[in-house]
Amino acid sequence: MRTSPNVIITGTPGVGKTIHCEQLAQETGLRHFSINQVAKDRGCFESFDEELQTWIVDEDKLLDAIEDEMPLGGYLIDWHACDLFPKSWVDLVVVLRCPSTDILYDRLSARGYKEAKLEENIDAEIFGVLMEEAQEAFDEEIVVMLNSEKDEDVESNCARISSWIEAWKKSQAE
Ligand code: DAT
Repeated sequence: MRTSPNVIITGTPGVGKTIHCEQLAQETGLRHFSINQVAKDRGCFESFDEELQTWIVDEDKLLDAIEDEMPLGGYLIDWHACDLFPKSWVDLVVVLRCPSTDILYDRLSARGYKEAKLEENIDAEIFGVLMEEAQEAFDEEIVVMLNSEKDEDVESNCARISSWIEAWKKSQAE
């Protein structure tokens, strides 16, 4: 049984997963688990998509690489997908949203994303692809959606997630 929860922080690229995970790691002591970094470090990339300029992760390899650690709990899982993780490993799924596509566009162009990659990500945000994926993959009571447009949103979202983590730990200890 876990004594610390696993929290997935997901959403379209540029929505603020990293900034939230970094702040939450400091506030809660949970470990920031950037799946991009883990996949890189542990050789879980399958191929490179030239059009989208993105590495494709071999999900089976990735799950094999993390199956001894992640179920133990205490991770903030930072990834733009969530339905690959077994339900039994996951305690909360936070889907970050940026409804103002102008803001998202600026963040992604600042990263130097090319037009095809920009468009694909903006469309994914408009259509709520990640929210739908999370709702289909997990029970509705563990999926929450939070806006991430302004600095104040990061503060209030992190405060809310930190309180949830504390409450979860207390309820497990009872
Ligand atoms: P992700 O990890 O989802 O790709 P990120 O955390 O790297 O996104 O954020 C991308 C950029 O946008 C980065 O410069 C921080 C900024 N940003 C994200 N969320 C924000 C917010 N709510 N308020 C202000 N800036 C934000």
